[in-house]
Amino acid sequence: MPKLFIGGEWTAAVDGRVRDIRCPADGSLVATVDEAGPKDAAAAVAAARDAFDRGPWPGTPAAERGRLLLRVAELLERDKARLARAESLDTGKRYVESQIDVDDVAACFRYFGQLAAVGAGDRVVATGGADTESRVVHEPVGVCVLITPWNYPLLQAAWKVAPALAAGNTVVLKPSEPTPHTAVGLMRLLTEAGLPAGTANLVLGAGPTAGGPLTADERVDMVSFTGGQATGRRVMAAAAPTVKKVALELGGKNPNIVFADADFDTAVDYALTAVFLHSGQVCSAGARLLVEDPLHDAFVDELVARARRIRLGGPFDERARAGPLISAAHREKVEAYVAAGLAEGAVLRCGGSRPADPELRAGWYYLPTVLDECAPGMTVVREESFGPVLTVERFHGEAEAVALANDTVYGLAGAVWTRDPGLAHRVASRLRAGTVWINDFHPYVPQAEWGGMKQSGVGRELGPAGLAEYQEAKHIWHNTAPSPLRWFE
Ligand code: TXE
Repeated sequence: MPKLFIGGEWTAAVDGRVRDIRCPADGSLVATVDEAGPKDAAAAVAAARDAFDRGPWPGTPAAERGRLLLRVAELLERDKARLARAESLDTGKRYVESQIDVDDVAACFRYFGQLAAVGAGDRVVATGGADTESRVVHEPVGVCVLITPWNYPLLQAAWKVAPALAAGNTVVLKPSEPTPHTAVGLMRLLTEAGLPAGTANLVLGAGPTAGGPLTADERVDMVSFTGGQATGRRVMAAAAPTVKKVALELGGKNPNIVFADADFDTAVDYALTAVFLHSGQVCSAGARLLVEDPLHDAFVDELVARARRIRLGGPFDERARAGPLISAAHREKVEAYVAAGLAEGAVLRCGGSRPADPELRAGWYYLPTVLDECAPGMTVVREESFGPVLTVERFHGEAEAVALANDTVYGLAGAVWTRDPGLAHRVASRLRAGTVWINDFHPYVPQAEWGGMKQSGVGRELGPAGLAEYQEAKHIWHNTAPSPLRWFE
């Protein structure tokens, strides 16, 4: 069945190209899908433009738009098992994690459904005169191109699609090329919920040939992108000539700071999930562990002992706790980062290779890796490996912890572990990051904004600001008793 969705029709790529999707856990063929090129991208933009300029969605009352999103949340819950399975086959992610993702996706649609119904903060402005009325209303931005990555395919799509539709925009979604299936599923559910044709369009295809034309197209009003920093820069540059609105989430190199008074067992436990969850393929992964000097040796010894016990396996292996990397090429990139770390003086404490287990040979697995005695200048400390690789640095006291934590071009997330609430809050307020956890790691809720400072991105997703990204404020001034001004007489 054709897999591009343009103007309410399922269609194949104009030039007939297709792509094989393979499961990262064993390299098996999941499906062959249509592969869009520039002509398909242009057709999707035309459909979204037409639906915005002439279709019903932008003018649909916000409360009604909200109701449709609430219906989508119900459909997501109905189809949870099917969607989670598709997500796991595309990503290699554990099935249980994919199920949690679908729950989070439903919660995201529900949140923006409710927020749309509450209204967009339109307000009457005092003019000081009896014969004038002034109000500020919020309107959709227009045609939004939404480009998403492969680590949380459905979740990242939901963070963009739900607020964009809540605000009355029309969209073209371009998921990452290796993980298209849950985006296809989402289009089906949006249609089933009653979204008008052309309001949401789906383009599957490669970044340069499908994504590039979408970001440059002058009929597009906004691009929201989540992915790597280098591609984010390209997206921003491609959007510049037509001065599109741009929202970017470009990952992080997130510090996890452990002070000597932290609860030892809990902090070790969370340090593991901070970095090894989903094999480190998480934009907020706690990939830089900073441990206060007196605690360092005992903490790293225990962490390494537990990291060695992490069982790798495919999505449906119930004993597995972490899965493969997304592709052979990505694993090679992770291996290069570990090699660079060792060449620059890091000490390998565990991992650092592919697993020996013959059962895992066909997949793109890499062992949980801990590099100790790291220093701020090392490549593996500075750049996002996006794999199961933890770098450990040692610090002495609060000032050095904050300085090391902030010594990065990124600013997405970070955590601080201590029993001292004053210390926790001082450090939290000084971290230059969009999210800070105190004695925790990873939790988020759709009600709270998500996004990065510095080169981690531009703008915010989720929360009220996540809706505002997809709105334009308009001031309407009404002179109710116009009479000549006679300024020039
Ligand atoms: O991402 P890309 P890749 C980081 C992580 C990873 C690195 C590269 O460090 O190792 O990025 O991963 C589309 N115009 N993150 O290569 O290229 C592409 O098709 C328009 C962090 O997979 O950023 C896909 O849909 N679009 C991240 C999306 O951009 C283009 C999550 C992301 O791909 C394009 C994933 C172009 N010229 C990777 N080129 C996070 N922030 O969580 C590519 N794309």
